Amino acid sequence: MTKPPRCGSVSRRTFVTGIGAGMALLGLPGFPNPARARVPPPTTLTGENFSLQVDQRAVNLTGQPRNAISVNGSIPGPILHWREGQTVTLNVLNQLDKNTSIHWYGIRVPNPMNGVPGLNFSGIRPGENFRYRFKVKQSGTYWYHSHSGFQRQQGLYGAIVIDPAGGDPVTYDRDYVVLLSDWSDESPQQIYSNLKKDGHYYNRRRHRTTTDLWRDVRAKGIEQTWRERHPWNFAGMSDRDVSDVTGYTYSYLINGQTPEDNWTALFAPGEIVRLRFINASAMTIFDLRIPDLDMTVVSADGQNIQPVRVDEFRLGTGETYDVVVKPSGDRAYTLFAQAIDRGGYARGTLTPAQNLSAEVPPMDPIPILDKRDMGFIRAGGARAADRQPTAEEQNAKLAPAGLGSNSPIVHQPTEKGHGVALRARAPQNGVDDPGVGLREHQQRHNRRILTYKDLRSLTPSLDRRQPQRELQLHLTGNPARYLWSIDGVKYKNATPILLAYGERLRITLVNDTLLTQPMHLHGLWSELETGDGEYLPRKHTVMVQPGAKISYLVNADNRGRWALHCQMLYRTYGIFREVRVV
Ligand SMILES: [Cu+2]
Repeated sequence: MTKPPRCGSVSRRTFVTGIGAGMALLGLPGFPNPARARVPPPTTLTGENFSLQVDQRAVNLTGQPRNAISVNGSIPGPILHWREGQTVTLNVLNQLDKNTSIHWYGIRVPNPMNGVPGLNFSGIRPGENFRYRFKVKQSGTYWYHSHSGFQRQQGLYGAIVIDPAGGDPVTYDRDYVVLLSDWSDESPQQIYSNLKKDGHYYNRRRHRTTTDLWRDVRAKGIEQTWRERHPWNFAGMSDRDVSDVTGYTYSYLINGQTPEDNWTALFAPGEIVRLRFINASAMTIFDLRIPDLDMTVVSADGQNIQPVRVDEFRLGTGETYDVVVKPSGDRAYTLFAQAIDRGGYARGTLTPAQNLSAEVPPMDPIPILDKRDMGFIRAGGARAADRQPTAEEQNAKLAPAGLGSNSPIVHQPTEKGHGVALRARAPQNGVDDPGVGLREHQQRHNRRILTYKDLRSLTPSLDRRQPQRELQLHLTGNPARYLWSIDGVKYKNATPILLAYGERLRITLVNDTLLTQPMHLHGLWSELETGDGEYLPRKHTVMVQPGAKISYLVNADNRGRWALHCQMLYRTYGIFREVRVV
């Protein structure tokens, strides 16, 4: 394999962590708005030895004093800056009164270093120190977070930036981490309990009103209106329920700062800026754009891709994209990250001068789910596919690597009962679909929207083997009762998925729900089948769109007990499987 070309102007490149460092670089004074800087911004730590202290800290993000969880006093925690090939040692001291853990998201580590309590170790008890130590075998943008309870919602997350051992194929003059998260003044326990009582608790205000109903009846007639609404009534859902926890309780943050705080990054005229977008939120999918500025996506989930020019992209919970921009030197730009339900946004500013900011655009309309998102659902009753696959189906020739699944969709016998509200009847391949709410943007706003189909690895796929078998997993749930599962079986009642060390298989995920499910596989790459087997992009998180299916190839090349789960925090422990490589 040839090495990627070295065209980065490394000597000119500066690694800056936020406005403080950026302004020091340009010799400018401190924070523009010190009164609102309520939580210290993350520092950047380099070297091979890291000391991380997990502790409670008081914060005030909305005018209400609250307790959050910080690492080394900041939220997000420090940016960990590594170099490919290093062996890093991270001593994590737990100053909380409950257990904690840190999971290195997207980092390929030996199983005992992966940080999931119950699977990889027993967690870090109060007052105790745990020493993580592993060799860094990859480069790019990643992040870390607590894998204990709901601590991620309370602030325990941070960025990881890994310089490549060789040259960087991406040219840039400076780079910034843009870490997105969601903050609530409610405790995560309260949010979860609200959802358990009423799964629509945070989106009731989005449901269609009677005024909407009569407007539709007047415009379309009763019959048409009924036809359109019927499935939604049947499913106990609204076609606007694209998110289960919304701006009703959340403030959206960039690097720990609210939209009013306006996290600000500086550039000098003529510079190329690399923005490392990380979605570290608990429950939020963001749609990102920088009005009036072309973005070129150069990396997905830390892996270099063939550059794609876009105006807008969707960032699923857990995903990262690196984007390069070349802003013109005479104005500021707004980094605009709308929550998928349009209940709020995160906002930052990219500017050549501290006193400049740009207009914050209005939010786009609330996305409305349509029949595609339902996978042409019908609920209840036996249907052709509600049975075990026959031997013939199981042995059917698998589609070639890269093309995704051509196997019949089979709903397992366990996919029934009060925990399963819907089953997709004819799920479409979600790989070339921008997703609900974004489909219209190309036409309406002339925006170029990124889809998974645009992701092509910069370097050819390493493993050209065909998948030896296929595993079809259905993401299932009942949103009203807030019950979540895979194939109708929740984690605690499920047996592990066994993979033989060295095998290559296809995993096909079918989303039998109306919510987008970002699925994260620990320890192993998900090689997303975008249609081109030659340049499969390697991901650690794959969004499965409502009523859709998507496939990726997995090499079982890392032994041990790994997690495959929905990255949405309050759905995680239902939509979760242990994947054991033996
Ligand atoms: Cu996880």
